[in-house]
Amino acid sequence: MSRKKAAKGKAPNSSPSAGSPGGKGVGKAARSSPSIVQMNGVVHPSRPSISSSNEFYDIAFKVMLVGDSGVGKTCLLVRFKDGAFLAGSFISTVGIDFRNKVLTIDGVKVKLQIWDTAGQERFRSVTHAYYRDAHALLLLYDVTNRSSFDNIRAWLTEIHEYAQQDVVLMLLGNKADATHNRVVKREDGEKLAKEFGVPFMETSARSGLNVELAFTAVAKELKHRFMKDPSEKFKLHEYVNKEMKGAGCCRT
Ligand SMILES: Nc1nc2c(ncn2[C@@H]2O[C@H](COP(=O)(O)OP(=O)(O)O)[C@@H](O)[C@H]2O)c(=O)[nH]1
Ligand SMILES: [Mg+2]
Repeated sequence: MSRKKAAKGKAPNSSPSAGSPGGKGVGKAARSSPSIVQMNGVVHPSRPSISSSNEFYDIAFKVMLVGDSGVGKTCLLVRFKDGAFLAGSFISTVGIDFRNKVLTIDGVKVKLQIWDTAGQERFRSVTHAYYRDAHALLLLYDVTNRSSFDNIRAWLTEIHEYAQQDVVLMLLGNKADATHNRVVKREDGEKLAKEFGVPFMETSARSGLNVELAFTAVAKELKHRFMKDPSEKFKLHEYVNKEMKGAGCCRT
């Protein structure tokens, strides 16, 4: 597979960005760049590509973060991208548009373009195009906030209605570090995830617990689906269950 390269800061896309959060960047780049080839909704720049972090990549996917306001979507993204935790309330009102990160999965450079809602989720007005463009969705609740957990069913209804049928979906119970304020038990999250047949893990943007794992698992699933190599069986549920660590343990 040849390595791809694109202009720095350009964000190739699988579909036009109409209605995407921020409404800029991804779709614009795709429309203005005839070099981008699309197959199965996966981006293949036809010339060598380099992500905004100056890393070459082979394939690219869009991952979206969803869930109630305040559950830690922006912090999770910042933790994954920059390895830092942003405390304080200012970030919850601002939000960011997207960040790119390239992961190497079995020798293949997989670029994840991870989209964060820019506060629209406060008003439950996340545009439907936001879901439609997604190859993967990370659905978050906050283990210290019961209503964010109760709202997961409503989010799942939206997702089933508007997202692509084969979207890779994972449920994350964030803020697992906040043991004293916890109101949602881990088993509750597991039960709900089982009911809907989605992989589940608890995460912490603060400690880093399972953050890398959540994104890596999604990247692995997307890469395996794309490669469609029958000799390389990959089971997202099994991988997550094997690799996941509890809040009391050590994985970051
Ligand atoms: N203890 C703890 N606090 C977190 C965690 N993730 C986010 N927060 C805090 O929760 C608040 C909301 O986070 P934010 O990322 O803005 O949520 P968003 O609205 O879903 O994007 C902020 O004050 C964060 O510092 C976490 O893993 N643990
Ligand atoms: Mg946010």
